[in-house]
Amino acid sequence: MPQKTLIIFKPDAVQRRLVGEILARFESKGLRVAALKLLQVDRSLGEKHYAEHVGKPFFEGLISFITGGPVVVGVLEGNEAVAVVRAMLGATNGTAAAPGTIRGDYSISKQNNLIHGSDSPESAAREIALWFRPGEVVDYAIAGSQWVFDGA
Ligand code: D4T
Repeated sequence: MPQKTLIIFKPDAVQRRLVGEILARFESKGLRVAALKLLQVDRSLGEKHYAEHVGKPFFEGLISFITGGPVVVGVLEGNEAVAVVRAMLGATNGTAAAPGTIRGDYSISKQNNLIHGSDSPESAAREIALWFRPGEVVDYAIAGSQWVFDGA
């Protein structure tokens, strides 16, 4: 079953001009871009997104980082998209992430790990509603998708 997940190209990905290169990996995998936009995150949105980390020692640094430059946020859709994207990201800390994963190939930092991906279908639903208005997430068919998705 197709599933949606939220991705954020964090400020380090935008500043390092890696957005296109990393987005291409998701598209090549077979994920469909259902929404995409660049924006400057304010403190309120950053705190809402990272609400589960309030009070942790790295929280203030994390908010400074995510508000420190524009991000590109998107919704990807595809079979098991939440787990597929998480697997493609690799471990949170770029120093430990396996080569072949996005963080393993491009990050050598725990905080500056380039990309966020929702960690469960429930998180995806919450995060998509936080970052996008309903009309910004677009349903459309990919031509030739029978060559990518079984039963699609
Ligand atoms: P996100 O949520 O950004 O996709 O990352 P993860 O899901 O892989 O990791 P996380 O929620 O545990 O952490 C959120 C965010 O905080 C940064 N971080 C994390 C940090 O700067 N120092 C830390 O000690 C930890 C655990 C990195 C990702």
